Amino acid sequence: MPTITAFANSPDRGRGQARDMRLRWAFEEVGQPYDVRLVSFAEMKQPAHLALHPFGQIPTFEDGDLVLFETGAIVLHIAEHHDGLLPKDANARSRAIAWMFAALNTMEPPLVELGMAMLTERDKSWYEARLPLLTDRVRTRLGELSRHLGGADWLEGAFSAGDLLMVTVLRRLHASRILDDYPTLSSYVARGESRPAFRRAFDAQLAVFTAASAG
Ligand code: GTB
Repeated sequence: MPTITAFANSPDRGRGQARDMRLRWAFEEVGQPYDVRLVSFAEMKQPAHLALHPFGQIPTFEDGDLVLFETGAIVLHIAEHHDGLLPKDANARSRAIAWMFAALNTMEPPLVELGMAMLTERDKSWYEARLPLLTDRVRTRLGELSRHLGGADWLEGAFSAGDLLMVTVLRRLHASRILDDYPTLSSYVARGESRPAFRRAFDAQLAVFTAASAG
């Protein structure tokens, strides 16, 4: 059974923001059971974990003698070894993989930049001037994605690993309410979140926090 690592104490209190959520959701979509090893922030920087993840982060993936890091690579690995996350048709499959890259390379960076600024730069002299720039970059991408999605349920025909990653990326905006201005994308995220596999993954991540607080 594959084993992933996750935060023993996630700063979001298990609300599905830490990136192990992507792997949990992918496993649930394809019906692959998995084990989770919880690690503290200190453990993530120790040699044992650095041997799995050169940047000392979560999540990691271990299966037999294969060790992987980077959620995009791991979700792709899961999707390639199981049915359900990538189309069978070769061209459609390539387009779905392009959406995986788009989620991580085109959408996620401006969202992370904005989130990090709001979290760590509020007391800086440049914050008030920089915030509109960062927000504009996020809104540009949201507008483009919303236009592309239009009335479709998913990015590439049926639900795919591209949607899985895109929804987890867009969920980063929950706290900011920006998505309220993009009803097409709010509905898209809600559609992803209402999938039974998402619910199971979310509940499993939340259970880690609940158990840690009880103990
Ligand atoms: N590109 C890598 C991937 O996709 O796998 C990024 C991995 C990554 O950023 N891991 C984060 C981490 O280990 C956890 S997910 N950080 C600790 C460190 O770098 O020392 C990022 C994250 C964490 C917590 C919240 N939250 O609580 O809201 C949201 C996102």
